[in-house]
Amino acid sequence: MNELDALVESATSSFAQARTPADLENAKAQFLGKSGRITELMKGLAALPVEEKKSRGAAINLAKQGVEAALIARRQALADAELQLQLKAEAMDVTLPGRQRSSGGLHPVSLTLERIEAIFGSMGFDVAEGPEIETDWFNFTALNTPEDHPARSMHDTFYVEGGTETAPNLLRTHTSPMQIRYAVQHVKTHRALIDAGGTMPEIRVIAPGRTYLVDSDATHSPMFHQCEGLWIGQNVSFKDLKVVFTDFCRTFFESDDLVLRFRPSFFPFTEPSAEIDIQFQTGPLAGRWLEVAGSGQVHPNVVRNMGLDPEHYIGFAFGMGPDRLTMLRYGVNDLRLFFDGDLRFLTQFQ
Ligand code: 2NL
Repeated sequence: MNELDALVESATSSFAQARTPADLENAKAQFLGKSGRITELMKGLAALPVEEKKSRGAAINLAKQGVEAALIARRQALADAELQLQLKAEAMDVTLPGRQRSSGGLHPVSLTLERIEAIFGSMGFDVAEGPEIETDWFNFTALNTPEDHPARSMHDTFYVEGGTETAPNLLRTHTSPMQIRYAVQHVKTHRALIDAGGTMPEIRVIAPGRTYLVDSDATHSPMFHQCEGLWIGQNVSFKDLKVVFTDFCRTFFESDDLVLRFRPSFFPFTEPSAEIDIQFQTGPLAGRWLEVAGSGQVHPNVVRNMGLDPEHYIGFAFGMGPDRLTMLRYGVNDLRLFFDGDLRFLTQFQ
């Protein structure tokens, strides 16, 4: 093998030993750099006679081309290897199961509230929502609750800052104050018509929402839900209450043969008053009387506080506990489960 072929072979093996592009550039310098072996051979040409210069020059050039070809081939090989490594590192298994993103859902009590709103909505009831911090006038006085009534004591009601001695602020103990607000606004809107002896459009509203009492045990939470209903007109009777509430219960519990019982009771804001019990004819609760609501004909003093003359306007109201309705509907036996926030419990209602 002649000296030039050996040189090309030496360059090729030197390039092959280079493991990185930087190694390869160093190896290249040894052959093609300023004082590289090919370059030195080129410089040597100057000393040769013209005839020899030609043939020797051509031979060196050929060797140079061989070295360059080896260099390019090795560069490509290194780049290919680098690419393969990168592809391997970034490889992904498209057959792996995707990351699950669980979807959120409504709380069981929210589901109940939506159900209540939909059913009463279909019967022409408006839905009124309002402040959870109330004045004592809207929460108690307007509802005919005497000044010395035990419900007004600090023992039963959460009083909060911001009120005055005569008009304290409190966390509403029921959603009736929102119904008073709604009725007062409704009456204001139709004042001229009412005073002219015309027929005011009936007040038909439900008030769902959070309510508060100083109370906490297995069956009582200091925050609970309530939904009240109010229907006031010139000819609204207890019979209408029975029809509306029976229809509501049968639809809510999806039970056509469900029976209701109106049991005499007392509330300051209604007279007469009745507790409403229901009885399922089938299923796990069949035969037992279950209390689901309080109700009654709106007390004349309350009608007056709405801005109406109780001689002309009459109606009924009721109040129920969506927390309890949810327990009955789904067979939940501990109220606290609703407020613990345990997903193992909550996701069962989706
Ligand atoms: C109960 C008792 C009741 C009412 C709530 C009411 C509202 C107005 C006027 C008159 Cl604006 N009454 N609400 C009436 C009777 C009973 O609830 O045991 N609730 C769970």
